[in-house]
Amino acid sequence: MGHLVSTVELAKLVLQRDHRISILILIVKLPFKSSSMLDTFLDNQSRDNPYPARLTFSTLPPLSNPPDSSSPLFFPTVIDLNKPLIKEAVESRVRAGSSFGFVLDMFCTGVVDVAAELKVPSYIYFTSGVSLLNLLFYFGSLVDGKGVDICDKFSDPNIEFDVPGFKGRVKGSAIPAVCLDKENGSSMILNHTRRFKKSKGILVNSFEELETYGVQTLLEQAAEGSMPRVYPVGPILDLNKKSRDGSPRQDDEESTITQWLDNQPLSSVVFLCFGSMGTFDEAQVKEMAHGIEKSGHRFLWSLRKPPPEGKMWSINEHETFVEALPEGFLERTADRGKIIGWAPQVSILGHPSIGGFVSHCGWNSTLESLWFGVPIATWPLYAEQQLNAFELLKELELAVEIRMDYRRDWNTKTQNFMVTAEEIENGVKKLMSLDDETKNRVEEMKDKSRNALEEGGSSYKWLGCFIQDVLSNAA
Ligand SMILES: *[C@@H]1O[C@H](CO)[C@@H](O)[C@H](O)[C@H]1NC(C)=O
Ligand SMILES: *[C@@H]1O[C@H](CO)[C@@H](O)[C@H](O)[C@H]1NC(C)=O
Ligand SMILES: *[C@@H]1O[C@H](CO)[C@@H](O)[C@H](O)[C@H]1NC(C)=O
Ligand SMILES: CC(=O)N[C@H]1CO[C@H](CO)[C@@H](O)[C@@H]1O
Repeated sequence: MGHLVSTVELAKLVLQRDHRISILILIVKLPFKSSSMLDTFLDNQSRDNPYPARLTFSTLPPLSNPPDSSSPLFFPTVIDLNKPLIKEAVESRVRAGSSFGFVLDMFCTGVVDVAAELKVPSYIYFTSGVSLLNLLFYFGSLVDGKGVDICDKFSDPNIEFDVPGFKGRVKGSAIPAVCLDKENGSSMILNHTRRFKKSKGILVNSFEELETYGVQTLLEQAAEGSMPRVYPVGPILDLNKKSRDGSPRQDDEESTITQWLDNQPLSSVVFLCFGSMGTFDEAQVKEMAHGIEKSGHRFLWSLRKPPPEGKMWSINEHETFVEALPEGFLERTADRGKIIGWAPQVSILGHPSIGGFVSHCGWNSTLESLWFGVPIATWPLYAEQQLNAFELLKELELAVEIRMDYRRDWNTKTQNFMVTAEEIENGVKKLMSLDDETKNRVEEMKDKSRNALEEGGSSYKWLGCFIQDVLSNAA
């Protein structure tokens, strides 16, 4: 859902900039997910479409024989099985003689084959940061250029190594676990990376001022011809909360939260939230509760119940996990804390009472937090979050650390680490009494992220370059 929202926002920016372009958004439905949120989102988008003639949506029919969703090859397989449908959906447009090109989500790279068959160019929309892109290209060059087995070479989480695009040495523990998965994970990531490299260009949801060095490195490689061009066009955020399901229940929950925040002093509340799939087991919840309580700070905590065993996709957004809290916790903290399930993250981060954010460091949350100038305490969980946390702490010095030195199974089946109450207490205290230098850096990045999108700003210019290139490449 996050990828789709971000893609639609990007599409609107492109349409706003150039009236010659039309965009068709093709959506592949995942077989296991309830699609009510998607349907509401699409309904609203079509009702409230600023470019009805140029922005259209098409949802592909669901697969009659979906692959096993617990397999690591699930996503690439779903895309493979959809290729004929995708081709069918666009073929008439290509044949009609209009210029045409694909922009592919970073997990849909299999569609480059369709583009090649139709002899049209494809671009990638990379919804994570430039640092991940640099790391993936580095691994790709080791495997394809030097025959290195990266799963062996980087298996030690304490290893330190140089990566083009990073100022300091990268630590083994920052590598996304899927990259080191010998089974199929690393092969899948490499396959994506090879296709990124073959694309005509890569749009990245980041901005030059945030990842200056990483962007420069990629642009130099592009100038040498060894890499497609990157276009840092972000931050693309969903600030109008379009991804919400718009139900009265969410409206109620949001106004309760806002009212509570309205009654707290300026910058006094620490917000804890771990993304759409971030949940913890009971023992970890108890440690968190003790740590938060001992920190003495006010808090707003999105505490959700873990999904049933083997069903990581079916979290009930609204269900809290209060039964895991230590005895008496709610009573003792009633005057300074609030537990919530679903969190309207953007309106919370934008509220003046929020002083800090304990975050899983998903890229999207990272960009949102910087946009509002809210400092982060890092607690990454899965995917590329360890790398994002590493970048925020070590490369950019925009955050404080809770923990980030452990590696979690890439398919998140087990929680093989425990963050202690003491680490949480210390992290929260550090976050809420941040040194002035870090505070100023965060504040500056807030201004830079907003300026990047303004006319004449860096991301504004890069989007212009992208549009130019598309118009000259379109087949
Ligand atoms: C980012 O994540 C938040 C919280 O999960 C979600 O509400 C929002 O729609 C996402 N935005 C984008 C652009 O993906
Ligand atoms: C990666 O691509 C190769 C060659 O097309 C294929 O044999 C392999 O199965 C792919 N790996 C994964 C995990 O998809
Ligand atoms: C969808 O549209 C309804 C009715 O216009 C509105 O109340 C709701 O806030 C919208 N939801 C989203 C997610 O934009
Ligand atoms: C489709 C595919 O490549 N599956 C492989 C995943 O990894 C296991 C273990 O290495 C292989 O046996 C499968 O063939």
